[in-house]
Amino acid sequence: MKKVVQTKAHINIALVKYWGKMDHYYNLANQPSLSYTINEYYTICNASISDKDILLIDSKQVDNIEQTKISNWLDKIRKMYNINSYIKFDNYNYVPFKAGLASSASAYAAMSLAINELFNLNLSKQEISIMARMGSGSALRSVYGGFVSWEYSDKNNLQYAKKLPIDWEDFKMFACVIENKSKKISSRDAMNQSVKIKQYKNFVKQSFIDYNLMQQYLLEKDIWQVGLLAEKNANQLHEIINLTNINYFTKETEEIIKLVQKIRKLKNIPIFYTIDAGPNVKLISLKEHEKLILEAFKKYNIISLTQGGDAHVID
Ligand code: 2P0
Repeated sequence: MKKVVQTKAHINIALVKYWGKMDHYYNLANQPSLSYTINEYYTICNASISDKDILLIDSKQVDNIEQTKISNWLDKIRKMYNINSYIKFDNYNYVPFKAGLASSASAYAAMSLAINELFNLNLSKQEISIMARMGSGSALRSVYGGFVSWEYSDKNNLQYAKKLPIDWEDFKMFACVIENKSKKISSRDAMNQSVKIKQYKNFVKQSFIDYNLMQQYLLEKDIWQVGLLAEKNANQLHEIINLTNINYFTKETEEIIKLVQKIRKLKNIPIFYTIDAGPNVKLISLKEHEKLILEAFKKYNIISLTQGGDAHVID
C-alpha cells in the first residue's frame, strides 16, 4: 500500500444539467447530463491512510456537516471494496468555493482517483466515475476531460461517465465570477425541493430530449444550436428552482444575461450563457470572439476558460 497519493481533477460545467435524484444512497440522477471540463479550476488531493477520516480544504479542517458527508461516502466505498482503513484527504481547491462553480465535482473526482491508487483497486475510469458520483453527482463527469456525458440508467453500475468523441478547438467558455462567497442553499437541498414540484416531471422529460440534441449539435460543431440549447436548458433549470422559492441569481446575474442577449442581437455573434446553482454566469462562444467578449464583460471579473484534461495521478 502506498503512503501518500496526489491527484488532480478539474471542475466541469454542464451544458445539459443534472438536477434531482432517483436514489439517494447511490446518488442516481433522474436524467442524463453533459458537460465540458475546465482547465483553470481544479482540486489537488493528497490522500493517506489515517486513524480517522479527515478532510482538510486549503489546510483547514472542514466543519462537522462536511466531515460527516465525507465519512458517510467513505463508509459506502469501504463496504463496496472491502477497505478497512480511515483516510485523510488534504485537498487544495483552486475554485471559488461553493459559488456555483462546483468545487465538489473536482474534489470528489480527485478523491475517488486517490482511493483507487491508495488501495490498488485497479478500477476502470468508469468505476471511478461511479465512486465519484456516490460522493457528489456532478463529480462523475470530472473524471474525464473535454466533453463528457453522464449516462442515464436506473442501475448504479450503469450510471457512469463517458468521454464524448468531440474535438472542438474553437469552442470557448468564460466565467464571470460575480460572487465568491458560499451560497445560502446547497445544490443538494435545492434539488431535493425541486423534485417535489409538479412541473419537475416535465423538466426531466425535456432533459432527455436536450441531452440527445446536444450530442448531435456538438458533433456538428454548430455553436448556435449548442449555445441556444444550453441556454434553454439552464433557463428550464432555474424556472424549476424558482418554483421552490429559491433564487440563485443576483442583480449582476440578471445584468450579464441582458448583456449577452444584447451583444448577440447587435453584433450577431454566437454568445450564450449558462448558470448553475449559484450567481456566477458562464458564457459559451467561439475562440474568434474572445477579445470582444473579454472587453464587453470586463466589469464582471471575466475569466477565459480552456478545456481541461482527465483527472490524473500526480507522480
Ligand atoms: C450540474 N449542478 O449538472 C448541475 C447543474 C448544479 C446545476 O450538479 O447532491 O453538487 O452532490 O449530487 O452534483 C450540482 O449538484 O449535487 C450540480 P449532489 P451536485 O452540474
